[in-house]
Amino acid sequence: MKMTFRWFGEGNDTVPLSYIKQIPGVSGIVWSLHDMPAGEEWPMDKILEVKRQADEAGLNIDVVESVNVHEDIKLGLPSRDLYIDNYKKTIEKLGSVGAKVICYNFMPIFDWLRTDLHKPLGDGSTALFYESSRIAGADPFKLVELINADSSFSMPGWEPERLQHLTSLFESYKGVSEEHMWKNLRYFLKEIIPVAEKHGIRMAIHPDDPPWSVFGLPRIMTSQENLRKLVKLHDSPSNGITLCSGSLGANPANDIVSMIHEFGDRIPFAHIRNIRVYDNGDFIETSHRTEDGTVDIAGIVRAYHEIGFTGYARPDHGRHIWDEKCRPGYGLYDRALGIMYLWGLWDANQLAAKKEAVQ
Ligand code: DNO
Repeated sequence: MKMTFRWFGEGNDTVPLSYIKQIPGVSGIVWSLHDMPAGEEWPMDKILEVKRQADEAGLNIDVVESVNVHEDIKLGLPSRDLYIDNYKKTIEKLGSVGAKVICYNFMPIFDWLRTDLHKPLGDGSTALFYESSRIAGADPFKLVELINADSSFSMPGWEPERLQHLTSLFESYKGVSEEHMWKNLRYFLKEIIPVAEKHGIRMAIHPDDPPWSVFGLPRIMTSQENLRKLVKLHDSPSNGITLCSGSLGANPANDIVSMIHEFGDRIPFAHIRNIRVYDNGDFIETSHRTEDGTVDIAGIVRAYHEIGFTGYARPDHGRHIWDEKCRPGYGLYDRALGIMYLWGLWDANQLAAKKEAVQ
């Protein structure tokens, strides 16, 4: 397992690279050009600038999260070919600077969705929260306002420029079914996977977060069955999964351990985090520790160890603790604690396996 840490870029993150370097066992940053609109070809000078900064800090840039997919591709519009061409050129450039994994998602309009960015957890810390009753029948425009008002940072996937065309986007998705989304994803993969293969890149789709339809929009990356369909859609090691335990874990029917065993080498990138799911379907992001939430983090790490996971992992979101002022979910402290918990579990599994081997 190679440990990484998401970093939003110079001037766009409260955590300096030098601090990331001090977290035990972190070898690289998970990065993106966050100011690039979806669909545009990434400029080489900007890519090289991030590489220079990471090199200087002694960190690699192996994992890119995300190269966002233009809505026209998800909608299957004729204009998609232009955006797919740009996507291919970006893959090629990223491959040329040594990137190994590109995380992306295929969620219509919205990326991840929460109703509260600073919900108190009762111990003085706060965390991201999803309240079902505030989504059911809610006005998505109000939610966008609320999310953007609650944070001085633009949330990944909620950048104002992406959402300014909300009305027309909702219009475009009228009549688009899950079936259409699968067809459009297949088309996209058929085009980009050969390019990824050629440039040593593994594409890793992120599950829909939460893993169900919101605001009546079709969402397809939601379950083990659908991930099975995804890997079969284009049979190549470059067509992989970002297995996000927190996103999939919001539906207690999702068995993440079983997914790790089934999809094993098709998982180049693991997001490992806990959440607590309540009986009414609400969920809150807790510490990474198994008993703080409802996702079996210890079982998940054991499963990764059992399959001999050599891919990349990151602790994903954290709570806001010790009065840290940071991007919602992306502070230093709780994610660093998360990493140490994950390493603790990993090393314990390592030790147990060694002991078993000598017996
Ligand atoms: C949220 C993230 C997502 C993720 C994208 C990947 O914190 O997990 O925004 O980066 O869905 O494309």
